Amino acid sequence: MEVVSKATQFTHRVAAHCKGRNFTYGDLLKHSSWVSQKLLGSRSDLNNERVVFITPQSYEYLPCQWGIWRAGGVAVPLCTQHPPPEWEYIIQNSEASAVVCHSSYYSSLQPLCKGVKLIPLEDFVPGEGSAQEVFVTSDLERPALMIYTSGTTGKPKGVVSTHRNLSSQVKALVEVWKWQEDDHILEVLPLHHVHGIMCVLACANFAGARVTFNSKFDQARVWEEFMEKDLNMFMAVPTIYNRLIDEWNNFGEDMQKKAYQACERFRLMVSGSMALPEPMLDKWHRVSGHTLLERYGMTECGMILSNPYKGKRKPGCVGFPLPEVEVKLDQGELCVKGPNVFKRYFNNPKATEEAFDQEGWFKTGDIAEVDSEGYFKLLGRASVDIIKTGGYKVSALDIEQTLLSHPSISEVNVVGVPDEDWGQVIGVVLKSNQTIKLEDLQEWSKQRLAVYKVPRKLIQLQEIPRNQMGKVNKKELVKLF
Ligand code: MLC
Ligand code: AMP
Repeated sequence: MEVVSKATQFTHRVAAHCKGRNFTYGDLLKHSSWVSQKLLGSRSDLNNERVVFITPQSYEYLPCQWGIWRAGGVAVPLCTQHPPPEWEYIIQNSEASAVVCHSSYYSSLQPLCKGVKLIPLEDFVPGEGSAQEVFVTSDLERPALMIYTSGTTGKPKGVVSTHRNLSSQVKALVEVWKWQEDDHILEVLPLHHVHGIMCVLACANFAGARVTFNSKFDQARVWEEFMEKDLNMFMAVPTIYNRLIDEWNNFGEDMQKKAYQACERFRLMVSGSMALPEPMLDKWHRVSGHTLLERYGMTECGMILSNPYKGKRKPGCVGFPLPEVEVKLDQGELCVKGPNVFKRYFNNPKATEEAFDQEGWFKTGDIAEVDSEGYFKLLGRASVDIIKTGGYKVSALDIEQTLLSHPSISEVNVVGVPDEDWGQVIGVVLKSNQTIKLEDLQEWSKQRLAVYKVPRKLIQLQEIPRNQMGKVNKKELVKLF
């Protein structure tokens, strides 16, 4: 990725602030060189081998990601909140040759890494390490990143993006959102999805800007950082803005004023990954003076549509296509073409073929319309089996498969139940001969599923209603909640 070679132009600039320490781009080059040497040993190129990696939401993430790229590998980030079975699935499905982990994850990962090299690392120290010659492949068609995403057909798929895909995604955002080297962004998002990886980290790195890592999201901490640091950029999902509004509501008048003044220093605040409800847009405006810039993206494409940086940000709309991104509506379904669009699902030619139409347009599964001024507006998803909760995309079928392994469950339907805070929450309709308590089901699920896939609502029925064709109508099931 170009971020690595670009960094040689501004080695003295601060790339990251983390746990009270500053790391320069020079540090990042040294530390990523350490990771790449560990991965390469006596070899000179990993030749597109997949390397899974996991660190806390901290500076250490960056040297791992860059180190994998510098060794010629494909970076496969893991979610820090996933339970071991989800990690194991990704390690195996990606056919990873190595796993790089922060030492805090070592003992949990060791039993999952049978036959896979496990490389632990400690916190890096500014100034330590030696710079090696920067090796980054010049072949932009080589794969660079693989993010696991849920689809309508069960288990998550690895989305393979090339160096060219990533470059084009980053350059478009740097241009339209006017990223500069003096920018300073607070990173609170999970780093196994494009929102955090591309919109926050990659754009900041490309511009030579600074990222402050705030570990896991915590609303009180974020407000403190807003007030104490010279931040000027923030990006988050609506659930996070909602939490910040709640926190602000609990402030006294003085603190509210201070918070507002802190927000005045920002030049951009962005919302995405799920629909931003209009009342939240208005509330955030009252709290911060900012009209959030809402944009729309997807793991397979990076960002696709964005409201303007300058000009009217229309409530309920996601704006216009980004530079070099082509879009069309096919019977309402938004389809995308361009250098940003991923190459394939890993080891899954069937899913890859089904994802594109005959003219090579990627079918997003999102239904949209365009208004008279050219603004796109999202109307929903084509499939009820795709759920967005707290900005995470979840497959109903994936959860159903797991729940069916519960000894008391013989038939189960998972649906997205509308929720003000999370967008949707996981609702479960069970046909069960035994009574299962929601708390017990949650406890059981937490061992096997990511926290955001855990059922939040439960309805038990003697018979699941079906239509004349014998099919379950999930839209009707949602109404039962
Ligand atoms: C957690 N909880 C949930 C939940 N997730 N409840 C309902 N639905 C969910 N989805 C519960 C937990 O069980 C716990 O309950 C409590 O909430 C706190 O849990 P947590 O793990 O501490 O959650 P929290 O940190 O509060 O998480 C909220 C969040 C997080 C909004 C910070 O969900 C998040 O980071 N979302 C961002 C996801 C993201 O980046 N998506 C981008 C995908 S890329 P209890 O009872 O135990 O307290 C993409 C493309 C694009 O979409 O366009 O960007
Ligand atoms: P993911 O597959 O996790 O990358 O999530 C991509 C999906 O998130 C898209 O297909 C949309 O359904 C949804 N999404 C992203 N941004 C927005 C937005 N601004 N409004 C509504 N939905 C969005």
